[in-house]
Amino acid sequence: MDQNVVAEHQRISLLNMATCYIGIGSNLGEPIAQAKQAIAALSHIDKTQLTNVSSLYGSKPMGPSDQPNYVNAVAKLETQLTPIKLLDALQHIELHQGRVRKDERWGPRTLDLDILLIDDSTIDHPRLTVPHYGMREREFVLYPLFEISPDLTLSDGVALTQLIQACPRNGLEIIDNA
Ligand code: A4P
Ligand code: MG
Repeated sequence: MDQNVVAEHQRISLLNMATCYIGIGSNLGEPIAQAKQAIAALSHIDKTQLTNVSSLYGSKPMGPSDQPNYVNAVAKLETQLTPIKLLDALQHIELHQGRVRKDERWGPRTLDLDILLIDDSTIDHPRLTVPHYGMREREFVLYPLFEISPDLTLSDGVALTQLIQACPRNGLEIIDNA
């Protein structure tokens, strides 16, 4: 292709890109390895680039306490996929890594991939709520997000630093590099 045509394609592609943050969580089946495998899989999603990823964090379980500690991280993606196609891709990765959906709320899982934010979008779809309903209160989301995007402000004008100030670490600690 002519160089000008290539440049124009790239420009149009950039215009269609959305910036997304994905919460990664695992507490079964070697969680550190699960998180690393998930990060590798995120880098292979169609029409999507993985542009940043936090350290891996160890966290105490939210919900039933008779389950192992979690490994959590946050990844940043640039994608041309629609939000539902992105959700499909994430659920495909979850299933590939042995996720079995059970009835127990907040129970243990090999891999959970949550869409935290997509640009400044608000999405209220039967399959997808964005921003993620729990992200403002969860230390295992806010601190990894802060590590990769310290200047982030949510669409309602609340700065990530404000949310962090109101959210104790609750024993959260960095355990590994992604
Ligand atoms: N869905 C709606 N919005 C979204 C979104 N923004 N991202 C729908 C991803 N999925 C979204 O999800 C149920 C349905 O939510 C999906 O089919 C999708 O269409 P799920 O992953 O099957 O269920 P879940 O994750 O068990 O439910 P829930 O209530 O989303 O759980 P959470 O909030 O994800 O919490 N403790 C620590 N320390 N670290 C953790 O990561 N995670 C959980 C799960 C509990 N305790 C934890 C952690
Ligand atoms: Mg989930």
